[in-house]
Order: sequence, then C-alpha cells, then structure tokens
Amino acid sequence: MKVYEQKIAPNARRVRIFLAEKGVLDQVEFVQLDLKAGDNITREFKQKNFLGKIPVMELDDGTEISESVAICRYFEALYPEHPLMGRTPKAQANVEMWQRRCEIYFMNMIGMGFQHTSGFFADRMTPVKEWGALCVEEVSKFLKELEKHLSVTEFIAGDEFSIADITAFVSIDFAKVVGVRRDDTMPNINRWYAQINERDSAKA
Ligand SMILES: N[C@@H](CCC(=O)N[C@@H](CS)C(=O)NCC(=O)O)C(=O)O
Repeated sequence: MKVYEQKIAPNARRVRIFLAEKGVLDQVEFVQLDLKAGDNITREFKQKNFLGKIPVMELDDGTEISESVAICRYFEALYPEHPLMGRTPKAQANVEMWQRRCEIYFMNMIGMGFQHTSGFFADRMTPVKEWGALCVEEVSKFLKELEKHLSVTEFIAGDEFSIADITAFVSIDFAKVVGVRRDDTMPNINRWYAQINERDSAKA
C-alpha cells in the first residue's frame, strides 16, 4: 500500500505518528509530493483526491482513501490492539469529541491562519489577511483552553494516549508558523508535550 504525502506537512505527520504507534510504518510505501510546487493539484493527483490534499492512502486493490482520520480509522480497525480511538463506547465518543475539537478549532485554524496571512498558496487560492488574523487569534484562544484542560487530565481525552493527542501535538508544532508558541505560562501543556515527545512515534 502507498501513502502520498509530504513528510513535513502536519496532516501527513499525524498519520505517520498513528502508524508508528500501531507498529505498521514499514508496511507502507510513502510517496513524497512537493506541495509548494503543486504536485498535489495536478490532474493526475486530483483523480486520487479531487480536493488536491494529502495524505492519500492507496490500497493494493486501487482503493483510494483521503482524510487523515479516515486513514487512521482503517488502521485502528485492522489493528485494534493498543487502541488509539477509545476502548469503550464512552471513551470512543470522548476521543472523537477531542479529536474533532483539536482538528477543527486548532489545526485547521492554524492552516487557515498560515495560508491567509502568508500567501503561501496564493497560486491556488485567494488569501484574505483579515480572516487569517482572526484564525490566528482563535489558535491562541484554543491553546489557553488546552492549558486549562490539561490541568485536570493526563492526556487530551482522559487517561489514555489517543489520536486526539496526536492531532494536538502535531498542531502545537505547526502553530509556530503563525507565531503561536507554548511558553512558561503553560506548565500543563509543557508537561503533556514533553511526555508525547518522548514516545518513539513522535519522531516518525
Ligand atoms: N482534512 C484533511 C486536510 C488535508 C490537508 O489540508 N492537507 C494539506 C497538507 S497538511 C494539503 O494537502 N495542503 C495542500 C494544499 O492545500 O494545496 C485531512 O485530514 O487529511
């Protein structure tokens, strides 16, 4: 099976970390694309994902799956031992809630903030600086909420490491591109970040 990605891209990184946690990185052939050069918006690539986004997983039977969480869900179903999406119905709902919060209100806001303030993809979209600035404000607000949340919980979605931690961890590194950084006023985030960063998967 193949995964089309660009290694430094945050969505690619979260899938890699998930696969490393599952111990299946070596089952996948990673195909590198250059996003800035537009490898992802060619007619050929858009046949794999009409949205022109990575990562895209291609199974040996030709099935193409995009959306990072959909790719992760496939591996969660294949390898349910060491669950990363919750064990019980309640835990699964909690993980889903936090994963979506971290993705929609944090990771995506960083992406929008970056694209709309930097003009990085101006060849394929219309940057709106004011919208980008508002997104960056939302990123800072979310980080503050995360700091409060991590004062009462070990991991983002409770007692166990999950995909929500992966999305939040990758997003915290990504947030540097919009000038938002964790700092000394965030002891809980710093404690949690160090813990995730020590896992072998964090280097994937
Ligand atoms: N919701 C998608 C987002 C995918 C996405 O935005 N990928 C970025 C890289 S992190 C991308 O392909 N950007 C290229 C572009 O927008 O042209 C997912 O979860 O995989």
